[in-house]
Amino acid sequence: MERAENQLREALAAFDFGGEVVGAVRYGEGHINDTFCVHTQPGGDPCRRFILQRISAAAFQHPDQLMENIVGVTSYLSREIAAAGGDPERETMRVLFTRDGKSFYSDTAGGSWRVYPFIENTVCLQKAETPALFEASARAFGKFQRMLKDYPAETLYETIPCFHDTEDRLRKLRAAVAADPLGRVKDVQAELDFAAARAADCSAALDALRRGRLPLRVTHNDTKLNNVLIDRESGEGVCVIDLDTVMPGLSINDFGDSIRFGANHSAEDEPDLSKVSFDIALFDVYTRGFLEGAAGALTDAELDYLPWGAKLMTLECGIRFLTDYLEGDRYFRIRREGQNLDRCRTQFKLVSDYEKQWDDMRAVVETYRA
Ligand code: ADP
Ligand code: GN1
Ligand code: MG
Repeated sequence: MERAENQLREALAAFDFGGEVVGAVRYGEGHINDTFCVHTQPGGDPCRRFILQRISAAAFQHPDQLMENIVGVTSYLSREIAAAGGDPERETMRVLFTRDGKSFYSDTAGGSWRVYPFIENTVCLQKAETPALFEASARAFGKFQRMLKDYPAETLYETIPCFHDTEDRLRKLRAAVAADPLGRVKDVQAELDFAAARAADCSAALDALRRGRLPLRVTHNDTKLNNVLIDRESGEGVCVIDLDTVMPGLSINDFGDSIRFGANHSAEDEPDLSKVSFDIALFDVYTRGFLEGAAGALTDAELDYLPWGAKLMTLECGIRFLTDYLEGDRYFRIRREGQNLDRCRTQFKLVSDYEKQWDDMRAVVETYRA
């Protein structure tokens, strides 16, 4: 795909921002989409900002279906928030339609672009700076889950097939090993052994789903800390963002993906593994916040499986980073060579930590079981 910058002007012209566009710069730390912050200067009024994104073509094959999901979910959330006396302009994303009334713009090179108003006076964290902020993010993701409890799941498209199918992720890793297009397999034997030794684990949640123990729900599926905006003053969670992967899924995965990213004190791509370790105190506060936000929406079996959510999302993400490393870094954006391998290694280190503290993780969940 061409550099997004080449189509930026064309994309900007497709939207009415309500004022002159005075700048558009790359923004944020997402791994998937090309994100820009657009600054406008409406006559006489203060500058307003928007988020303009080119949707990743490597990740999403059907941008029309993806945007239909997002328009459906955000309109629903907006009504729910208004009914509860909240502020829909701040507490959910809103899609700004194109000048010709579409939810996204298709550029002449085949790229798909969308715009959201920028949610101001918020921060987006790359690390849990304090336990209280991590707990606030947990409440926001738990509440997101609860608010979508009655959303008609059958109307949602599966934007990425088999997204959290951990068995399938392992199969894809094996296919990448067999193909080995860049000759990288020889450098990652330890990581491949680590994943292979956990092949049976990859079925734990899927088996529970197949047996009917875990329910299918409308879930976010990408609940990292930098996918929730936090109020700059109060430190409370304001708005869950990055809705590309909202689809039917498992609540334990929404819980677990947050633990994967946030219940430690290092960057996801930290090359020095001695700095990477699971912090069970952060697991504790996240569990408390998530269950408070979900407010009784989860079943007993879902509570039983929360530690599995953490283990599976972390193992799966490591497998995905490793697969992408072997395939030549085509999916997750990298800024340096070897970054996806470093990302894989941090995930596997965290999985080992959970295994050592498994009983303690289960005990934490028991503390908050109502
Ligand atoms: P990706 O899928 O690449 O992670 P995101 O949708 O998460 O893309 O957006 C990337 C970053 O842009 C976010 O982490 C956040 O910092 C910022 N962002 C996205 N939407 C908004 C918004 N409506 N208001 C403010 N910041 C936003
Ligand atoms: C991607 O889009 P972003 O950067 O929030 C990825 C997640 C991974 C995460 C790892 C659509 O999230 O699944 O867990 O990177 N999103 C997609 O950091 O693949
Ligand atoms: Mg994101």
